[in-house]
Amino acid sequence: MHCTLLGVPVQSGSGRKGCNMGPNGLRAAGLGEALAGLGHDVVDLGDLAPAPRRAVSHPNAKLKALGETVSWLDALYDKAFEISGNGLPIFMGGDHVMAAASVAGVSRRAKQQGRPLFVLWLDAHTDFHTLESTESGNLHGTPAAYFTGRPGFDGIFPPLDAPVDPKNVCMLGIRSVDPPERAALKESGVTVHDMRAIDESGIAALLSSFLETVAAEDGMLHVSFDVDFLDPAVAPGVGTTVPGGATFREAHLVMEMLHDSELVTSLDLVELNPFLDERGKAAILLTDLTASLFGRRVMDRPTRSYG
Ligand code: 5AB
Ligand code: MN
Ligand code: MN
Ligand code: MN
Repeated sequence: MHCTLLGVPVQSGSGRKGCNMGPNGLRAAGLGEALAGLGHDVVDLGDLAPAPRRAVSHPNAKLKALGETVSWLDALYDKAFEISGNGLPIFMGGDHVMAAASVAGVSRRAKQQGRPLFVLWLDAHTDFHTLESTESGNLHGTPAAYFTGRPGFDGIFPPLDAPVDPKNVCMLGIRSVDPPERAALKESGVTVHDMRAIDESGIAALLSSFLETVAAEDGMLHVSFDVDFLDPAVAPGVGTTVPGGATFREAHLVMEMLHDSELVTSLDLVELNPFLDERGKAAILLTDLTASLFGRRVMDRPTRSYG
């Protein structure tokens, strides 16, 4: 597999500092070497730079850093389309707002190839706010609303050539949803598996049924991995911790199943905040999880000392 690593050190969507060190945190944890060690051909393109600022405005006065954030999305939208034409892109965040552009870019690619794009959203949150409905004003709470074509982003976020059909989006690990997101999700057709569903059904059954649909429709599959999908006890290096998240093994199992499915065509690794991490714990786990997605088996896993 040809893997292209791209750092996207945006932090303006998260309302706090430190996510801009995410790409280097993953590099320090050995992400490139881990993938190369599994036999993949890995190229690290370094870090993206934001596009020149456009004049953008919105009546919601709560919105934070709109202009700065949009300049990152403008740059990433084009870059994501470009690099998705050659191998499997891994977008290293950066906060989750970048998924607005990574998903929109790969969706444009899928449309060009005449295939439907599916999105697996691994997150504590649904990130389904519009620019209107966000209460915090933090734009990392909006990408899933944007790329599924919810209204109100026109002329502000990059023009969306190929909205993702909400029926093709599966969210897993959810445990923090704001009332306007809940209302919009009900109408949307997005599949939302919260932590209770994972407890009751097991994560494997929920994921298998989604993967069967992707395979049946010959879809491309983008995986968007927010560090807060994981329980904060195993992944402290993230700004928006929510208790009761996916365990170490649940997360590895998801990645192992994704590997075996051979369906994944692009990946986001987002919200890692090395400033908040504990001796690289979250960075290392995210690297090991990515290695599972790229074929590392339990029995081949290098021994690590945790804690
Ligand atoms: B993340 C919250 N819904 O809108 C908001 O980490 C949290 O990318 C958003 O999933 C979390 O601020 C965004 C309360
Ligand atoms: Mn998120
Ligand atoms: Mn989240
Ligand atoms: Mn977060």
